[in-house]
Amino acid sequence: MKDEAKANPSILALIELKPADMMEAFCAEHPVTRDAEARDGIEVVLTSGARGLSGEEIDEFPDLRLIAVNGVGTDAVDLDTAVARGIHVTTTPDVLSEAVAELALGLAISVRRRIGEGERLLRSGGWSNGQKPRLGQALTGCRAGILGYGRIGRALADMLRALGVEVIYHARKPHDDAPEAWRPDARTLAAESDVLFVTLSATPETRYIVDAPVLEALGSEGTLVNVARGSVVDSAALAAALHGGTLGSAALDVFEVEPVAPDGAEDGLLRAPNTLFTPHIASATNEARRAMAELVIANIDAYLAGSPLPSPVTPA
Ligand code: 8YV
Repeated sequence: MKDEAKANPSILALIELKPADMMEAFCAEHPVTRDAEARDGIEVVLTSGARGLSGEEIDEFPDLRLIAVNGVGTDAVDLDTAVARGIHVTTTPDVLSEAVAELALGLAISVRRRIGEGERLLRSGGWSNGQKPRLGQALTGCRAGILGYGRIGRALADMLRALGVEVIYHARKPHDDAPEAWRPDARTLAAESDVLFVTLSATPETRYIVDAPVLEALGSEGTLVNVARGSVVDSAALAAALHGGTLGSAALDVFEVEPVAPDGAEDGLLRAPNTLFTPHIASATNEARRAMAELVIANIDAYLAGSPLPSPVTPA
């Protein structure tokens, strides 16, 4: 790349692409700055699904033409402001679906089979002192409800079916090509499910779609698994259901406020029984992150070349 382009960067990286060699190559071949204060001349902002770019932030960039999201969620990007300004927004769909579905499956198995609890019992010396591990619940043979039937929900349905799990789902409308049976709302889905997997997009309409009545419908033997966004679950209601024993168990990869601090806002949830928590790692595999980085860079390259964008989410 010419020195001139390096001196006048047009791409602001708000995140680091992983694996690190992808970021190094991206920076070597593109006019990138990591200076979070850069504004003038910035045409492309590279951000993540969790970080996004707010409307106020978008307004600070007079020359912005592309918000390239390294992820699939756009809830943290102000799409209305982007559309009004004619700014393109791209994401990295498909390439992370299996990684996210795989973590959802792992969380369900782990929390129901008490894998974390068993490990803690062993490491603490409880097992060698005669304490017995508690019985878990099987996943095989269960009925799973999938709330949100997009690419991730479908990848998860394929995996669950292979394990002998019956799958039902809720989406706004039934999908004609779905092998699973549709349910008209989250509560009906929960009432008929042993495990409720949440994989839908976070929007104003889906905020707290998993509320106290949905958790009650899932019941004292039921399990909630959330790999979508924290905002779709009412976490105060979830903590209350777990502490009160009206919900069996929960495994969460996403939270209303991230990152979660041990004694912070989610304290009630963190102290709840029969829970398993991971730090928003559903797409964090070497394979998925490399494929995401390739796709986000392909979108940036297409913008720079004036070519059609591979995975746009807004008409701009
Ligand atoms: C990542 C995500 O946390 O795809 C999303 O929307 O939340 C995750 O894949 C993140 O975007 C990685 O940069």
